Amino acid sequence: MTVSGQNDAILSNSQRQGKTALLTGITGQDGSYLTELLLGKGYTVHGIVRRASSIERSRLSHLYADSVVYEKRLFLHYADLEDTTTIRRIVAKIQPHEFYHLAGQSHVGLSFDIPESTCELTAMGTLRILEILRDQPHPPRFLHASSREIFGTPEHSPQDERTPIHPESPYGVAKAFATQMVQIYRDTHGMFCCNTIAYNHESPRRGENFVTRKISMGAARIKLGLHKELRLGDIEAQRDWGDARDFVQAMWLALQRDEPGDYVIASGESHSVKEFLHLAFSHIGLDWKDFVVHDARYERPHDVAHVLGNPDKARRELGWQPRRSFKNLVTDMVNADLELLRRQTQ
Ligand code: NDP
Ligand code: GDR
Repeated sequence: MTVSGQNDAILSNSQRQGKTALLTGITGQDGSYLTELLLGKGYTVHGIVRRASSIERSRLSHLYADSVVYEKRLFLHYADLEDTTTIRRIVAKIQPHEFYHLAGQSHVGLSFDIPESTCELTAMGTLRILEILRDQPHPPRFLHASSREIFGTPEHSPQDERTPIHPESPYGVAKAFATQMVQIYRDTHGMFCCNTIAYNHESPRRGENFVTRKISMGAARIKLGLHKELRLGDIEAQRDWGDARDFVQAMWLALQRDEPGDYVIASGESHSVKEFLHLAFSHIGLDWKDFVVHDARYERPHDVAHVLGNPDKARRELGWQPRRSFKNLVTDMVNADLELLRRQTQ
């Protein structure tokens, strides 16, 4: 795999054909699905990736292997979110029609341990991009991946776009700053900027340190005799879990409207971690109570107990509708992890 290897001839050819999108966070769960969605719609996709010691980017490996796509309609560029000059250069060169900003430190629990870098990346990183875009002769349409964490523990349920912003984690504070900056650039600079205020969304590509993937992977490992137990924190917590493949559709739809806006993206259903455990383990003929061990290390200094989103505005204005059910999501994740482990252990 090569990065930033595209030459100007390829670049200008791609620019002449259809729409061009630039993504941060392209190697993440959402970035990889959004890339597939955009490629499917005929876009040329450029992604910003940070330099790492390994070039393993498993969520995109099937696209690197596709000679019709990689370095023809999909290009990667090295830059950390702190590399303002490099990002400015990439934007000026590509002149994307749409900019999807998904990168950030996305773990809420971890943000209590590393609040400075979380805010630096998620809050200031977003502001720096907005400043870069403001200077462009034709600023692209901009999508910020905001989060329900900006609401903290809300007084009302379900929450919608009018719910007061009251974050309770360093991650939530950083996302609140970024969300409000997006609104300011929209209102005062007239830029086409949108926030998708997303509730939890999961998939077989979810990072393994989030509870759903930890459970699906843990259940699969136990089923195959690789592990004997699964250690978790608070399993009474409730979340509004949707499917990432549905959620990236909403991101794209938000940028296709005539007017920019903010949208709560949620399944509209709430389930406990316990319910997730029950569905995951019973799917493979096991009882979770025989394997799950409480571990205080996975509890947080503060955790929001119950969340529920109201996606009515997204339904009404974007025509967005989540297609995959909670049960299907859980079984899909467990099946995918069983298959992955079987391949790895063969
Ligand atoms: P992931 O954690 O899977 O992906 C995060 C992405 O950000 C990765 O591509 C990562 O790169 C990149 N990144 C992290 N730090 C930097 C940096 N310093 N410079 C450049 N890139 C960086 O997150 P998701 O795909 O799940 O979520 C996408 C966005 O949506 C995030 O901002 C998240 O906070 C937000 N969100 C997610 C929700 C969810 O339930 N999934 C709900 C609400 C909001 P690398 O691969 O190198 O680590
Ligand atoms: P969340 O998701 O914090 O809601 O943030 P996460 O999957 O990390 O936690 C969900 C709930 O499960 C409880 N929990 C555990 N969580 C983890 N990670 N590991 C455990 O072992 C464990 N045991 C119990 C947590 O306490 C919590 O109540 C996600 C992220 O994707 C954010 O980026 C996004 O903004 C929000 O969703 C909306």
